[in-house]
Amino acid sequence: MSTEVVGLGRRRFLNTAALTGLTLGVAACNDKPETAPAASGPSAAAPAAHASSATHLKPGELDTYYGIWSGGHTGDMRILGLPSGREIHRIPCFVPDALVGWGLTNESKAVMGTKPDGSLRYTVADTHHTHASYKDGNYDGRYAWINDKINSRIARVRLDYFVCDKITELPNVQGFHGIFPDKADPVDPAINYTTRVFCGAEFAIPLPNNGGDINNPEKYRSMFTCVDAESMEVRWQVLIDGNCDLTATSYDGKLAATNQYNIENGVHYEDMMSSERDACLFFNIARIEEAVKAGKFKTVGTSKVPVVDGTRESNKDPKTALVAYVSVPKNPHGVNASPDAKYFICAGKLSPTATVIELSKVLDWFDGKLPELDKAIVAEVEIGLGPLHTAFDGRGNAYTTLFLDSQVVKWNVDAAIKFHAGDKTAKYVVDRLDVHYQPGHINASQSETRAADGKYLAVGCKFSKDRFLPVGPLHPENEQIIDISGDKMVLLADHPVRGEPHDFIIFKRDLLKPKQVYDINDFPLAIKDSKESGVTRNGKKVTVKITSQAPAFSLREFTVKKGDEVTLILTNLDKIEDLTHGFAIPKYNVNFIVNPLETKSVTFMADQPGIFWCYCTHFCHALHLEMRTRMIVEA
Ligand code: RUQ
Ligand code: CUA
Ligand code: CA
Repeated sequence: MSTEVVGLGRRRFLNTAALTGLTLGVAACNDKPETAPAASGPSAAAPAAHASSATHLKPGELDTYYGIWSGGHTGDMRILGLPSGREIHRIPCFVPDALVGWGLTNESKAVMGTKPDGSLRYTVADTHHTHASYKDGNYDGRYAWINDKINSRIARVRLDYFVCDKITELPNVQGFHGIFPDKADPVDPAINYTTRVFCGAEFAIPLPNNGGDINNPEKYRSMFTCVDAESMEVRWQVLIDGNCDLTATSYDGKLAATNQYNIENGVHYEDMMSSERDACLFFNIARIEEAVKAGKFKTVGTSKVPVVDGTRESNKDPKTALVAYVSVPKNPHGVNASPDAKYFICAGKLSPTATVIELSKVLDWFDGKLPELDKAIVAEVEIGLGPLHTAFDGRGNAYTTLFLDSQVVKWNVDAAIKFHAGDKTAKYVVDRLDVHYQPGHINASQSETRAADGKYLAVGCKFSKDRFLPVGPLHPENEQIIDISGDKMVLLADHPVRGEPHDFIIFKRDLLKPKQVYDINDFPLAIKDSKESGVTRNGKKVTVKITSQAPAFSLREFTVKKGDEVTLILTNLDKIEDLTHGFAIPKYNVNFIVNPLETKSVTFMADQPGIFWCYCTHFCHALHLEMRTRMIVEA
């Protein structure tokens, strides 16, 4: 805190800050007079004068943070700029996208997966959680991953081009929900970056799920899955008791965890809530991989993936256990790793508590040095109703969403530990802020890295009710941005978002260096010279090669015959930034775009004779409307 602000009223200081163009970072003012006592009512959240200057960027100004957002049951990934909250990009992965031609081009279909007849295997998805690859405890800008809960798929997005390049369907599971990359190798310290991604499966199913055991719910099982970050192949799975929900990983690579709300293995709603305590499962990654190496696994059904035994019965001896079941209160939800690398925090959901688990103690248990596993719980404190997810500011504070209270509670982790240890004077709740309404996900700038910077907090509010102009029965969600640089949280902005984002991450913009023009050599089908354009025939199979260079396609027209199977390959030879072309074929349901130096292809049956004006759909030039070619289909 800068000394000259002491003694100024908070409002006056904030005004001063805005006038002098100070950034939010210096608003860490703790002028006591207007600060409500800790743990009292919610912050008034009057929009501070500096608020608009932070979230409203002037024309031409750029955001200072990237946000990667999941799109929920629209099945996409979204890129936002923060603090403005502007949506900059949507990245199709699991479901078709009409702008890009995702799900229509041969290249995207190969990533998405097809049935034997060439049609897409899936056209729906439900993305919840997205996380990016790490190096040295911070994002390294290589990849982001996102889950599809409906079809249990994991997609990888290359962060150099912001495109999805691989999708893997997980075997033996349903309801793949939590996802988290590791941050280091558990054994080799030289590997201080992400090489695995962990996936938690929420729904238990019969194994194998091929029609047997339908009426034996007690045989239904869930698994925790490890996917290789590079190859995207499934490395191994762990059979567990109960289910998996959200997932977290330790900074040293030794532990991964999943929260579990269905310790009961209930099939019906009521059964899943009968136990007073559920669990947070800790996976000993090094031991699991040793077991796989030693051949101590089985496989299930047609899947070749090694499955190790992580059930309670087989993991009682700490010295050999692969999995540790720490008990946490009733039906927990999020589990989040603190940026100091010491704790995982489980949010209570049905319990009004947060549970702080100390990782070194969990490791002690695995080493036989902690007789009682639950002694790894160093705090279990009341924070409010319906805790779901937790973010961090890097200054020892946690921010947890309270779904039922419609609040964010800011609480101090060390104070909570002291309180739990018996110091009833320890005031761990620092602040509360009303949000609008029913918040689920929450994340702060750099929160899930060692570089948590405590500047901005975004809150995904599941209901927006009265916050925006009414647009009929379907309301947008309300993503709120909060300044957390000071003692009190300050609500900065509301943003309507199309349903329904779940999780997101926010990180400094200089961690990414996206490329804006492709390398033509990345595309095996690239047409490097417009002179290679033309039509070649092989029986009924016809290949049309065409290039684009504003404002014209290389072919003014091309001719095929009714009954041909046509593969059209288009390379955009324009190499300047922002010069994208589109290619649409009327009546043939074809439309896709090609970015600078990108190549794409489509395959279709020429089943309708006639003249079809293929045109550029992406505005590229003053003569964009003239940018056409004529497809002649002879009868
Ligand atoms: S879960 S609201 Cu799918 Cu993200 Cu917690
Ligand atoms: Cu090319 Cu519009
Ligand atoms: Ca339960």
